[in-house]
Amino acid sequence: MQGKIGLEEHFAIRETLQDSKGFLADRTWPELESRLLDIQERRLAEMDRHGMQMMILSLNAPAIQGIADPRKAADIARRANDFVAREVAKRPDRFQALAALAMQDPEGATHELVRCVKELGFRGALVNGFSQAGDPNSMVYLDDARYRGFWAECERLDVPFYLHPRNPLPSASQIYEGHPWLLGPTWAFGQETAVHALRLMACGLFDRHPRLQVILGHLGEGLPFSIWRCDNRNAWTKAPPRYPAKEKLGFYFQRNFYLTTSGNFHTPSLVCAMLEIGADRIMFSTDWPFENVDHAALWFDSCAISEADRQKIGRDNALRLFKLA
Ligand code: GRE
Ligand code: ZN
Repeated sequence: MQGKIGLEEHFAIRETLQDSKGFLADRTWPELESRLLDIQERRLAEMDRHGMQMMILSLNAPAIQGIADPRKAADIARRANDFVAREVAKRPDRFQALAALAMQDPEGATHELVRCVKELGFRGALVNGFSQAGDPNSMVYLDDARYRGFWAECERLDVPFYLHPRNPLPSASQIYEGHPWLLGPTWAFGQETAVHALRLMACGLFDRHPRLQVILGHLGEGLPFSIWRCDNRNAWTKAPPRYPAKEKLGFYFQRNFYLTTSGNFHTPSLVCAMLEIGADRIMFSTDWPFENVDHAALWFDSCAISEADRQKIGRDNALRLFKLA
């Protein structure tokens, strides 16, 4: 398929580059490093070769969310946003951007989101899970009351918010002890992000902001498969309210979430997501540079779905959600 748009497509700046080290074999680091730092050359060639018209770019992980000093976090977020704005300006037909935000300072993050959207033309934000704020051992999740103003602004701006994975801190990783292979994209990323998304659904956020749209990668971090069971268990629990939100989790999942195919190029998982959330709320992505564009595109272009759905998922849903038309 020609004209595909991808929206979990990462880059790094020098200050955040090292955060992407250690997930893959050391011998692959030179390749990954050069992929992360490149925007206009290798990346564009990959896109041309595999029918991707556009990448909506975002900073690597955990990057800003892992910088406990709020001022330093805000400074590096701003640098990353200014850098990617300059790169987008060279080829706005091929690149757009999502803002990196220092959620350690909710008000500062809100101002930076407004600046990125209104002054730099960004299409939304991408945040890597919980933030270490002040204390490096802290984990502030986005359902925290301190983010009420931020979410209100996000809805007012009418831009989507990508909730991207990060690893749990060592203090919260007891279950993985002795099994470090489970950390990162293999398992822990998805577990961490799925729970975070459930916290957002259950906290009442989407009752306050019914138009807010949150994007999850990796075909929903397992939630399309699991969310019916969460609701079904809750339904016959005796003592409501089970959580502050008014509706079932599945109600918010279908109304306030979009999913991408990033790093999950498996047709049964795509079909499960289509049955649960619908083809109107799924969007193609690769997860470059951690995944290959050819792996994503060769799978997606030939997977057994209707051509109408391929068009929606490959391109049209992103055009609509990000107002790219
Ligand atoms: C990511 O998507 O951010 C990612 C990493 C590290 C390894 C794999 C991966 O940050 O997909
Ligand atoms: Zn990613």
